[in-house]
Amino acid sequence: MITSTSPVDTKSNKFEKLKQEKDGLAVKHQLDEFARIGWESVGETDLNHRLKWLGIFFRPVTPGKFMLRLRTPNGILTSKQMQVLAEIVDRYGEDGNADITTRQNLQLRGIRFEDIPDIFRRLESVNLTSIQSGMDNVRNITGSPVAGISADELIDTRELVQKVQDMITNHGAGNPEFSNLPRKFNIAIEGGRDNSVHAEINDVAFVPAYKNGALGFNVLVGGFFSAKRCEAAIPLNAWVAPNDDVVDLCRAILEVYRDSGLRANRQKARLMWLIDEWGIEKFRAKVESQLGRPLATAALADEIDWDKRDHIGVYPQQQPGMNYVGLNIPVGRLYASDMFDLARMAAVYGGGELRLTVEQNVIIPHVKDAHLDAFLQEPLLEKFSVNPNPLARSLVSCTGAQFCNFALVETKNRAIALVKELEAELDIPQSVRMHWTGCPNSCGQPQVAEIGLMGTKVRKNGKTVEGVDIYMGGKVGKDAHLGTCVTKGIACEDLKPFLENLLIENFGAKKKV
Ligand code: SRM
Ligand code: SF4
Repeated sequence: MITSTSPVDTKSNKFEKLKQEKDGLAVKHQLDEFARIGWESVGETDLNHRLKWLGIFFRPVTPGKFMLRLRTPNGILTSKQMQVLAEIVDRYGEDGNADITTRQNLQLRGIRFEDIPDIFRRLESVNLTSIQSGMDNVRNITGSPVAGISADELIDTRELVQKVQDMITNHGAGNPEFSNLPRKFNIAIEGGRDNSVHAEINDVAFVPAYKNGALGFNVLVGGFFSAKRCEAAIPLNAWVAPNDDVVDLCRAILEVYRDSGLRANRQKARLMWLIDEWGIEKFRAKVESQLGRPLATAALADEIDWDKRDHIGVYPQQQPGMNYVGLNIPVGRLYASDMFDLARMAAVYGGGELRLTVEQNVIIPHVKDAHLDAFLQEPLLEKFSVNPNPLARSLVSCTGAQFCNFALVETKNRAIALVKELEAELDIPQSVRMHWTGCPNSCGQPQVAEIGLMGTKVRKNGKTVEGVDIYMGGKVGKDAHLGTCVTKGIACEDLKPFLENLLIENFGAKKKV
């Protein structure tokens, strides 16, 4: 096991050195002291890096107003949890909000440093944690957003996702066994036929598959996006039953990655680079030996045979007389009043539960037939529609320049404004999946979109201005594959006519008369 004292290859990499000097999780025990002395007095490495092991992100764009990234396994929250989160951000007035992320998760904004110990106590009181949600840790584990409620479900992913998180985080207490990985690590567990989690872009993904008549998972490994390279996951040639074998396999893969993953060059530290170096057969053999038992070979085919659903609208559940309702949250941005309303609506009309999606939307499950009409009259649905316009419906955006110091462009606000203008001028026959990302790190996943927009800087009339590279061809669901860059360097001020043409030529849009 690599701990903060183990010798690891630290050459030319400040992150390996800082982990070696002090484990990221160690700041957990310094929080009260940090809150007392104030963020300005916290050492640079703790402030900018180690606090991310607790999900606390110093934002150079808004110094003193921190971001807190939670863990919401399988994207599930209770009304009570949402209410507590609303109370936390409400305190910060205009600075306070929450973003639903592309990993089915929530990030709170505007957080004042001195409040963090109290916020952590409040999170703990409702069984929420932000532990190990940033830096070289396993990120929020995604699962089918309609697990346990979809009439067409194959495997209910909820308990499995929770068990994997508990193994990795030691039930939320923090786990030094997995706090020093070579780099970030993404895990997804799909339980339906539509690949709702984007299995192909995760370091490890489980997709439903029958083997000898038994339902379990085929396993994919090595998917990732980075500024340098993007790869879809490849088959491990392994099948596991939908039980603790999933947890054991995640552990074995993480141990192999932790102990043998490349560390010297951070650009080459994601799992796929190790698989490249070893070859998939050697990687599989190493995982098997770590697991201590043979892996079953993969089933011949998986069960991903649908297009991806967006879950916006009203859908009958597997439970008779019950419905789940998907609300479109424009680019995932929530304010305290929205969160209070969502918590209340889930409690009053539903079963006191909310779900988040990787498309940055919200699902409220367990709405009885008899309560649907009243639910659909709620004023919040004017803002968060159950029947949005075709571009707004599938719009996804990363954080961008408003809060992220990597950003080359403003994203969320621009994305919403542009979609409104396009919808005002065009009749668009079907939803078009547009994903914005503010820089090549690809947090907004432009490679999975029908039209992806990646922030860049462009020279125009002798000046440097905000622009985008355009990606197209991303396919999700069955036969998912990544889109590629088709046009480089469109200045944002020229984007509207460019996108209008693209929508007319490729997606059947027509100018309104
Ligand atoms: Fe990301 C770094 C936001 C999903 C690839 N990502 C960052 C940081 C932490 C940079 C920073 O410190 O400012 C961003 C925080 C900005 C902020 O204030 O919000 C950030 N990433 C996000 C979120 C919030 C985008 C969103 O608006 O939804 C997503 C949070 C997910 C979560 O809940 O944990 C988010 N990031 C992703 C994804 C998508 C995914 O996981 O499906 C990717 C591509 C997939 C992948 O990782 O393989 C992604 N983020 C990155 C990278 C490039 C990683 C690499 O291997 O090079 C970075 C940069 C890094 O880690 O050095 C990064
Ligand atoms: Fe920030 Fe770039 Fe990620 Fe957007 S893609 S959140 S700009 S790091």
